[in-house]
Amino acid sequence: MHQGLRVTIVVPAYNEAATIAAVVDDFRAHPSVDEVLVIDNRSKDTTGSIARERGARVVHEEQPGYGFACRRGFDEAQGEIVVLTEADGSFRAFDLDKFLAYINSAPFVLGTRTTRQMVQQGANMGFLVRWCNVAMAKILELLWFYPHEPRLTDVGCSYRAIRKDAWMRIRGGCSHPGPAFSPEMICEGYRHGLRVVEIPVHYYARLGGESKHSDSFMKLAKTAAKMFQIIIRKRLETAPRPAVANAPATQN
Ligand SMILES: Nc1nc2c(ncn2[C@@H]2O[C@H](COP(=O)(O)OP(=O)(O)OP(=O)(O)O)[C@@H](O)[C@H]2O)c(=O)[nH]1
Ligand SMILES: [Mg+2]
Repeated sequence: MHQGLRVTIVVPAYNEAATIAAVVDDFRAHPSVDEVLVIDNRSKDTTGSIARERGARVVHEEQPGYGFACRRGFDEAQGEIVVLTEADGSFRAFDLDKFLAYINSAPFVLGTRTTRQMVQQGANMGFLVRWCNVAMAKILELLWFYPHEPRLTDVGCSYRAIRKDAWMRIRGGCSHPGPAFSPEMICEGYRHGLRVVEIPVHYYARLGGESKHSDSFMKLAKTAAKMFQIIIRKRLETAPRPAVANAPATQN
């Protein structure tokens, strides 16, 4: 619970039996967390049963794909604050406090993994991945310079918090099945005039198991191309009228 609002952690998971227990334990132990919701996306291993044993609520999403799993998680979350993270242990619960501190000022708080000083050795955030993310974030900034003047350094960070009511506003435009869902969600935030802020988070090597999106240069290049495409396409779509562009003193 954070200032009277329930907090749900959404964990999309595909074949993460090696790591899911540690992730559920870590987030369940955080005093502000009310619900850990694991979206088991047709895992062929015991991800779902392990998560349930450790006290998570487990929902099975039949449509394969990271984007579908995230969407289902945001929809199913019971909390008024919904925090997305990963099932591989690359993000940690102690960073949650930063998201909760900023969610009072902005309904959509993004993590960034590009602060080099906070990236653990061995994490999948080498020079190329880091600077690809920064470059794409700068393109997004330029495209949305008017009227939002975003300040972003990472388009693919899957540790992020959104207020459930803000999610309900943007969900209609968030439909990408794969990892490009991440920048799509940011673009939808801007299209709807949400206040979006970015905060640095610690980023670790996955605790075990296998990478699904970025274990080879080809996979990375494909993901980057899809992300780039969606950023451009979203800017060209007819924009809904921005509701809030400037920050009032507080927002609940
Ligand atoms: N539900 C669901 N989750 C997925 C799918 N693909 C990946 N994930 C989850 O999404 C998160 C991100 O996938 P990762 O394989 O860690 O991709 P990455 O973070 O780019 O790469 P590494 O962390 O370096 O291995 C993990 O928690 C995965 O379990 C999918 O198709 N469906
Ligand atoms: Mg990962």
